[in-house]
Amino acid sequence: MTTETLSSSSSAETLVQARQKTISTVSKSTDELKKIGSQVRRDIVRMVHGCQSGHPGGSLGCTEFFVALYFHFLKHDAKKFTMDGVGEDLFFLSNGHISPVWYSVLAHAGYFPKKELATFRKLNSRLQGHPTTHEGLPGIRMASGSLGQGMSVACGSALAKKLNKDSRLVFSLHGDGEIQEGQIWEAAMFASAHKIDNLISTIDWNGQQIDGPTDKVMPLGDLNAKWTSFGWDVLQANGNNIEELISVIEEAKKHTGKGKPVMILMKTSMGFGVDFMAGTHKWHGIAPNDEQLQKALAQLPETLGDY
Ligand SMILES: Cc1ncc(C[n+]2csc(CCOP(=O)(O)OP(=O)(O)O)c2C)c(N)n1
Ligand SMILES: [Mg+2]
Repeated sequence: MTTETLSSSSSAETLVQARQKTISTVSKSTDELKKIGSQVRRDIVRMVHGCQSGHPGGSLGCTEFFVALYFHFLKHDAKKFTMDGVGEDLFFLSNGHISPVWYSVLAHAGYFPKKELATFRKLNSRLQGHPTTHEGLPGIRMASGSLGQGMSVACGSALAKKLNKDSRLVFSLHGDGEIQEGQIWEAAMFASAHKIDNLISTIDWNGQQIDGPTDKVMPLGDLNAKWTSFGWDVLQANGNNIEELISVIEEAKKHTGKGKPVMILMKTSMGFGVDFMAGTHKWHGIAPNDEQLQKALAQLPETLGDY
């Protein structure tokens, strides 16, 4: 069912309502979320080690966000994945290089078998280094990796939901280095101009990018003031503190439906959870060797079983 069909169909509302009824959220406790987070971090370092390539730093730093989103907030249906996501909350990953954290969370949420994580970045795998749609991996609705595009897609999807009278929300995640892309600011302007108030975008504000600290490469300045001046409601939280993150997403949800898009600036540490990877761009996109893998795993309890 396409968006076009839905918006022109007299039964569109009934279909949206019917799908909304079948979809619910899991809402796990913070203790459970922390356990999932430890396993997700193990998965990330093992996946990247397994193929000796990929992006552990941003993945580790965004683990709390993904775990909170998929196991506490999203109203979604992992078992009956639909590309159009009618009746579901949608998530778009714009900084596609942090695919390991997303793949791990999607697998634990039931989108595909956990053992498939072992194929990450291997030939013929559905788990490409940067997410694509043509392999048909459930959970992925947009290819990403070319930075800057995800907010535009999120805006389009959020508008489609409004046309279809689908009250579910759209979420997106962006890197702080990524927002140096011009397209982000076009989307930012578009979202407020069109009063896209069913969109919650988030930024992984880790202060690092591929070549060094953002302050050295191209300073981001006062992000709160910038997004506010573009007409967004702006919230901020420690993105590595699950309790704080849950509160701020709850707060963000209260800000939806009020005529403005919502931005959550998440202060994170790249590589969070593995001491020697934390706080530096050096682990943006390299794999641990055997010894480093063991050192990392020793810091991350196996809580749900390794894939
Ligand atoms: C359009 C585009 N330009 C350049 C790149 C190369 N690139 C990949 S990740 C990255 C750094 C992005 O920084 P950030 O979004 O902060 O991600 P983090 O390093 O924090 O994970 C760059 C420049 C890209 N993927 N796409
Ligand atoms: Mg960054």
